[in-house]
Amino acid sequence: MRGNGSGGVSRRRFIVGTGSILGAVTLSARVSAAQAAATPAAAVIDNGAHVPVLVIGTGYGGSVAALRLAQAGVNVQMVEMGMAWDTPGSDGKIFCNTTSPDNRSYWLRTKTKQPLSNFFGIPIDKSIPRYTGILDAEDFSGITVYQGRGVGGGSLVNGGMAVTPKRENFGAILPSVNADEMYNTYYPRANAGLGVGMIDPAWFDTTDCYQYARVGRKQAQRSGFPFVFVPDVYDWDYMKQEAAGTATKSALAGEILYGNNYGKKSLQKTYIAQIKATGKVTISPLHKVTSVSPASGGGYTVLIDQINTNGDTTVTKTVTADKVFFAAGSVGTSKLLTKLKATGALPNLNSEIGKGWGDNGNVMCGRANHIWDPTGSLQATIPCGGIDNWAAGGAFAEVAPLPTGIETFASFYLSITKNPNRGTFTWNAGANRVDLDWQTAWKQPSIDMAKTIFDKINAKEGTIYRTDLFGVYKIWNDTLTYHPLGGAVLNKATDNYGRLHGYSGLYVIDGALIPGNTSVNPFVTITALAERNIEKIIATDL
Ligand code: FAE
Repeated sequence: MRGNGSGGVSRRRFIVGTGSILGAVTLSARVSAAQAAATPAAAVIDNGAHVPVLVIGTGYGGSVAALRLAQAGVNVQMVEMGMAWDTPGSDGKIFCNTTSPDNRSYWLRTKTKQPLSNFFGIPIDKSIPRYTGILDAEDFSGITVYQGRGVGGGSLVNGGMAVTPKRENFGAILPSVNADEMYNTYYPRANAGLGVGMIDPAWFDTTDCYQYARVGRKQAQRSGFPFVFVPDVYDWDYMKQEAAGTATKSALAGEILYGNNYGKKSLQKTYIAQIKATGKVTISPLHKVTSVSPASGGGYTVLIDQINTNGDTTVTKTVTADKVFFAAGSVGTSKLLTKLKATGALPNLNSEIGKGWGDNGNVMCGRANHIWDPTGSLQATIPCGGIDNWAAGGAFAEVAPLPTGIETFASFYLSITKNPNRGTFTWNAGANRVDLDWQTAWKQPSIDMAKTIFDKINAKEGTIYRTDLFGVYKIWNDTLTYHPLGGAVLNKATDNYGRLHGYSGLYVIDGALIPGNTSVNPFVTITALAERNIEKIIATDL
């Protein structure tokens, strides 16, 4: 008998309406997010201010830059379009759960756009009030790019999988960067700063909440694929306490995609906590940078829209900054630079701006297991392992949770693949926006690479793909990415340390520098590259 997901398992037993988690998890340290963020709100930037350094965005790249600059004695202004995420809602929690998304879940949408959109083909998205929520599902032609919005950037919504690429793959990831320096100095520094840790393998072998991953491991190994444990920034001791019933549940309560209230060490608990401790950094949430151009007296004029939680501009501010770091994420930085070059604000940027954008080869799928291979009704939202077929098949598949609270007999995967396709951002003057020329068909190489793993597992196990999770009879989610990379590529749009060509005092220091693929989940590489670049910039430019 077969639990094939579209027939063999009782449909009544599924909870339709659960959030899909697939990709992001959160967790915290021993303090709750509410406690960690309890610092009184600092003053935001004033209209007319003149600051030595302005950092656009508060994700990984921006946080590294701000911390190291502050430690070097520089006053820094961080500008973030999303919310501070430091105040509990009426339910006493800062972040909402994936099973009950509310206004806090999505950035200015009136309906959720869950990566796993269907169960048994039935759409499960629901209406929500429009609000400056935490997860942006930004639509371009052919692809939806998921991004975190708020102080902490992607660290607020992601799965915390903190993976250093295999050294043998590094030359293809960042060809102009010295690998010895990265692996001896900057990857270790990033891992320490982020609080990266590994699941206890003995606990993994026995705990109910990773039964789904043990099924994933068993099936991978039976087909001859290595299963590798993947480090994460979740506090693994806290998760053990969740499982033992001695701590408030977080990863074991479906918290991930819309924030994590306890166990995940987001940037709020690591780099940004350190930033606040320096006393030299001001963070302005709900402030969106719209323009950067040379100021007549030197430095740069930065235009900033202060917005309310409806997304409406309430005040437009003009400030001056001696130096500006673009850390708005691959998409945010690429969009700004593409627009500023095309509209004449920064005409000397070179022709590499907007180019070299990739999706890290992301593609999702589910498999239906036999009834004798249950994946468990309790699933930790934090992925802890993957199937490595990068060298032979170009795919690294994260064994992802499907935390519905019931037995689904499904295995779920987010694959990172060696997809060679790259998109370009261009300015669309008529529509007054930046477009990306990606095509959904460009995901076919990713599907082919992921199939090198899952066709083989299905053949070995006598199982089939789920066809009901992304629509009606649709096996692959080939219309999204969680891992946007590139658009202002290192050593092309910038010099080999992120200094933008054409303008002194303008820098890129986020995922936009990385040309489209990291072979694994990207944030450790983004953080390590930022650590490398800011060290050089502080030594030579300040
Ligand atoms: P990012 O963290 O996106 O920060 C950019 C910040 O700039 C954001 O806070 C924006 O709101 C802000 N911003 C943008 N435009 C403006 C503007 N004009 N003015 C002011 N502020 C602006 O950039 N990666 C992993 O390594 N492991 C995972 O497990 C993982 N899971 C993920 C799951 C999900 C659902 C998602 C969405 C992503 C996941 N990622 C994961 C990707 C990871 O979060 C992402 O690569 C990094 O956050 C990118 O870091 P950046 O510093 O480039």
